[in-house]
Amino acid sequence: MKNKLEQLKDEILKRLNEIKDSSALRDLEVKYLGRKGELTNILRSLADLSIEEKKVVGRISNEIKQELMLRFNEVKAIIEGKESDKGFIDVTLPATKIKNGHLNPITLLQNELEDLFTSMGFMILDGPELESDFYCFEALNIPKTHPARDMQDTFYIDKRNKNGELDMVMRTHTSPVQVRAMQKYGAPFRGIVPGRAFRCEATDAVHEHTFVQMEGLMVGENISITNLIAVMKELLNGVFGKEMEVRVRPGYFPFVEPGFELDIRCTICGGPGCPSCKHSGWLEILPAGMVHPKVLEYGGIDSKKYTGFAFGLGLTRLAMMKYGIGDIRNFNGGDLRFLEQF
Ligand code: FA5
Repeated sequence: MKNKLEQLKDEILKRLNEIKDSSALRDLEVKYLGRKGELTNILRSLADLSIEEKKVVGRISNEIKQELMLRFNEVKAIIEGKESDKGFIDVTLPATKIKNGHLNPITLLQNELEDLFTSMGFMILDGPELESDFYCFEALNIPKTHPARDMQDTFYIDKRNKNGELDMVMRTHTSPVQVRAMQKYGAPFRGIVPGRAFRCEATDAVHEHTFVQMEGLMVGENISITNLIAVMKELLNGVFGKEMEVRVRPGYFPFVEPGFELDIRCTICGGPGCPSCKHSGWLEILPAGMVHPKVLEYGGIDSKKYTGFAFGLGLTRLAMMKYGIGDIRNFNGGDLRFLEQF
């Protein structure tokens, strides 16, 4: 049996070396390795051998089969290569469609807002996502022991300063760029800062651990709440292309005085309430206020001469309202059925 197998192997290898095209190769494969092929038949007849013989011959025949299959594949690759070289290209065939990627809805909205704000003379700024405790809290009038730190669940980085304190954080908001911008550009100043913010949230339909905000800051002589309201109106009318129903309530942020929250009527349910607006009919989108004198001073700006307003738009939430997206987790979910709608 062993000899028979070796003979057959030599015969197949010899014939394989003579093969010239893929149809002859297919025939050869069927003849020897196919379901009713000669090698397959021999392998089937192993059943009649004793257990001891089966062990030895079984191993040899499997090795031979593996070797032959490998060789068949090599010859196949060579022949296919030669055949395709000889082939011609039919230029009239439809081309393979190249799939274009596209922008995430948050980026689309960010681009729109950048256009809108540059048309009003605002600069577009960037800032570090890994931020110091100083710029994220301290310079925004939130000292270390202040309870306002509890308003934003923070990811602290496991790195201590020389006093043994954790002093680097994934920024919880884009507001740290307020003081950075004032220190760099002074007054008068107007700018926006679109960017990611990070919070240690238990996520739900409107809370993500990573989301996009857009800070706005305008500092100058005689800047008042009237300027702030005018800019906010421009912003919302620009995004929604119509007058939006809004409400303003007092809001506490240590870095503004006075501070307030601007909510818009929920565009998902239109008012009666749904999970996206926590069944209130309104969605908190735009906290804002007049920059606290202490923050101006941290920025190196004379608070007796200059005033300013700031806002912290929740860009991800605004995108939910603009595009009618009921759950914030869709943005980072990576589901193409969601992303391909934009
Ligand atoms: C702030 O982050 C302040 N820095 C905003 C500010 C800037 C106030 C300048 C005054 C002056 P707040 O924590 O409310 O505030 O967040 C601002 C907006 O970000 C919210 O209105 C909301 O739209 C959005 N936001 C906050 N947390 C989340 C979250 N976990 N997921 C998605 N969006 C969020």
